[in-house]
Amino acid sequence: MAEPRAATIDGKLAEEFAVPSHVDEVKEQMAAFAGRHGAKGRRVVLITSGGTKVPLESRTVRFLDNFSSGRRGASSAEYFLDSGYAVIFLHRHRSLYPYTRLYSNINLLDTLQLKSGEGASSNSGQVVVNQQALPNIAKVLKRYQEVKDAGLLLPIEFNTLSEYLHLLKAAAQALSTIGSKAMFYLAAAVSDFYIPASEMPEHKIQSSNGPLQISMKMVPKMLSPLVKDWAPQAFVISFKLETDPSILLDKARRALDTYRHQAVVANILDTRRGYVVVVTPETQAELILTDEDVKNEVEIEEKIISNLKAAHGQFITQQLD
Ligand code: 9Z3
Repeated sequence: MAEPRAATIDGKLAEEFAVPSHVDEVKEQMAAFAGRHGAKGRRVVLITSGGTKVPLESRTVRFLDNFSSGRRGASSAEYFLDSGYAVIFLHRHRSLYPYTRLYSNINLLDTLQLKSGEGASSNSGQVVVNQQALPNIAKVLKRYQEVKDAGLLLPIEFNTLSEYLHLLKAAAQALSTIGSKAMFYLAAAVSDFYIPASEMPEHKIQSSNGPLQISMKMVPKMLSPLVKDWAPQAFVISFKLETDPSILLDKARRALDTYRHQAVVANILDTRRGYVVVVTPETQAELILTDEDVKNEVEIEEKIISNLKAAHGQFITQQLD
């Protein structure tokens, strides 16, 4: 079956997915960010990160969610920044965030102490940080502040599937002005299924009505209009997640054939931190973390970004020829 064109998807987006009230404002911010960095010759990557929440009721009590922590997106953002990119980080609210992700399992109050001496017994004593409780904090804080001061990271949050879809479209349009210097790195785990607003019960579904059967529709594939219509000159990377390794590469190739974008990063749920395959129409690169890498705290995202940065460079050169 032919892929629906942007016109159909635009219609569907407007009709079936609530438009976030701030979408125009965010689009302007993203366009200004891309314009500012593009004018300096800097590449800009839009990273999507985290899972999506799909409501079952319009006054939402229950929703469907998924496993994604946002770690892939957050750590990738750091390596893109280290590679000279400016980053728009379109992430799920409260999913992992660049730099702070390194401390996400730490209880803040366990890292602080009240300084003994005057005031310690009152509520206004001085608070000091126990640096041992925050590994590499001075180095990480320095890098975070450099990135922030240079205005290289633009964080944008989404929560529901609707917000994600509308903000991704806005981002694609905002980045279209910088042509091939834009990269899309679509690492978010986006739901494939949803309940249209017109079919959603308003109030909490009652368990007194017995077992629940729900029917869900397919979420429109945004990759299709993104590649063909919204940002046709950009370098686009999608991710393919499977749990069955025997179908992974076939599915990645099929995605490339269908959407005609530049690369798919293929990964398996259980091994995603240590093994991915970057698939392009002509090549297939297996990226693996060795024991040595693990010992040296090398992360798989460093290898992914190094691979994609080189491929993006070649892509930009080809477009200029
Ligand atoms: C990925 O495959 C990401 O690598 C992960 C990262 C979500 C697995 P974490 O957030 O995990 O670090 O915990 N993202 C895309 C997953 C996805 O849903 N892809 C769809 C598909 O495979 C559409 S592109 O069909």
